[in-house]
Amino acid sequence: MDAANLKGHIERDGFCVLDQVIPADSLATVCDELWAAVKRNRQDSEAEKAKTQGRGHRIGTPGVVSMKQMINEVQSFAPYLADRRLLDLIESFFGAWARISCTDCVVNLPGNERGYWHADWPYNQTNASHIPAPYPDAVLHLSTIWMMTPFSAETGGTLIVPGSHRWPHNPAAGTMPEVDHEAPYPTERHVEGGAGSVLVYDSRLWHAVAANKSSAPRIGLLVRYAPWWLNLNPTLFGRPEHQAMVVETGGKNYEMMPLKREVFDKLPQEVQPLYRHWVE
Ligand SMILES: O=C(O)CCC(=O)C(=O)O
Repeated sequence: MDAANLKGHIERDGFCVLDQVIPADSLATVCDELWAAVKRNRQDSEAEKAKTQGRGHRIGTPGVVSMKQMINEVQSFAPYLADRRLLDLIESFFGAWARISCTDCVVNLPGNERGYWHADWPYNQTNASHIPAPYPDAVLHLSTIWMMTPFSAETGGTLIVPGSHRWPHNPAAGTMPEVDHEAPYPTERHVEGGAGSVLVYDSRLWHAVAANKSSAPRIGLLVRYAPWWLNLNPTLFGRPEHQAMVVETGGKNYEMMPLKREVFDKLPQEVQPLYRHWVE
């Protein structure tokens, strides 16, 4: 399917799935490296989460472990971030000069709890930096979830509400009395796909962590793409907007450390423009 068709799917339903973005012969290596890095950094990531929880914020889902700015530790997936099918789709929305705004890894351990309905930054109303609802009906950010292991109802394939991207609110902050953000939604469905596939969705789409009922970890890589004109500074430690809007307010945000210079220098040439704004 070409970019125009895929774009139509996102406009209508809020999402689409691209198959085999990571080739089968690279999958095991990438997946093993990601999982090893998550385990190596687990204590630090949990401590970071506990600090935010200590300030009274809800963050994380029991049984789900994650690691921010994974590209600083693992680069074996980097060549695929500029996959032409994917970038053609991103550019069909944003034009040239799109930028990556998130490269986090998330692992649903067997038996993890279900999460709450939310939209991603900058629409998540629980974030210190967000576009206040009701937000405009425009695509300002695209989220992707890379399926490093198969996604299904059994394994904890992400829960989504098709079509919810057109609603000017989302239930994350518990401010939609008609929707219980913890409960199943009547039209929800799981995202399904083979390992190596990529879910692409309008960041406004309501989604939630699903329970992994299988006996193996479900591993996903969260990569988000932003147009050049979307201000990402509130999400990066050290930038003045992050200091003012998150640190000084004691808020919670979607946030990460800068990219290490030596990591950036070794990225494939076609991937560097996607990360250039973030180098320390
Ligand atoms: O890993 C998933 O299935 C969902 C992750 C999620 O909720 C998010 O990216 O905001």
